[in-house]
Amino acid sequence: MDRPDVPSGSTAPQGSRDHPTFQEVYPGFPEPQFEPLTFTRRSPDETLARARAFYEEMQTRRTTRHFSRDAVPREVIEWAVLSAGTAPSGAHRQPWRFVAVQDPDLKARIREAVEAEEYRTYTARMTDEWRSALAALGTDYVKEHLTDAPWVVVVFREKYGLRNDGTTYKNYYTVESVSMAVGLFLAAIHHAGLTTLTHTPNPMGYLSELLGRPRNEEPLIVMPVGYPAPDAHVPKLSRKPLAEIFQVDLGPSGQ
Ligand code: IYR
Repeated sequence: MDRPDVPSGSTAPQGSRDHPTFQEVYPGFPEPQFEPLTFTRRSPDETLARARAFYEEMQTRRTTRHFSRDAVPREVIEWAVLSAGTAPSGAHRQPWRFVAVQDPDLKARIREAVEAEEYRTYTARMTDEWRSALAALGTDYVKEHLTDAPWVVVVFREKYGLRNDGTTYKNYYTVESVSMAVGLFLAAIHHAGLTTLTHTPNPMGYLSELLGRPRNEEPLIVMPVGYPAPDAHVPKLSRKPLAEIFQVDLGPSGQ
């Protein structure tokens, strides 16, 4: 007898009602290869201690605009990019590309292009509401961190895939995927003992030309990376307490 959820006349092998077989979902495709999960199961006490220790490290992360010119070895950036690349991604397309700029002339050209646009943003494009939101941070169009920091990492999002023969294919959830990778990059840089600043110049299409990236890639975020300057400062801010960012089960309206 046919299962009601399988088109009648289907010759596909039938799995259980709750869990279709691979061939039912992906007719004609080769079976995927699996391997055992490598996983360290820790005791509840250790789990809690590690969760807390990680928070304690992350809560010291701050965004400063004041970078030292001290050098940072390329290998440190490479490890952080490898950490970023452990992020999950839509259909495992890994649609990210981290372009790390250290050449002073190239950094200067990036700064020049960014500041030209940011000048327009701050003097003309910004609404009053936006301006009032940024007043507490005191940001402006001068981006000295783009030339002070030893590295400027520009993260590109592969909007779609591009084969060598020029044909294209779809990618999935690229903004979510690349954003997750950027989050891991921030954690990796902080863990390594460096600092970075997430900068989103807008527009920033010119970065594709400056850095020679193909048409299927779009810049998403710019991150100077280095040590903080000795006199680095940060705005006095507080983070939302747990009660404001977390809820378990039903909220106020969910009776
Ligand atoms: N992209 C601009 C403006 C800016 C916008 C927000 I929202 C910020 O949190 C900070 C800055 C800039 O980078 O200066």
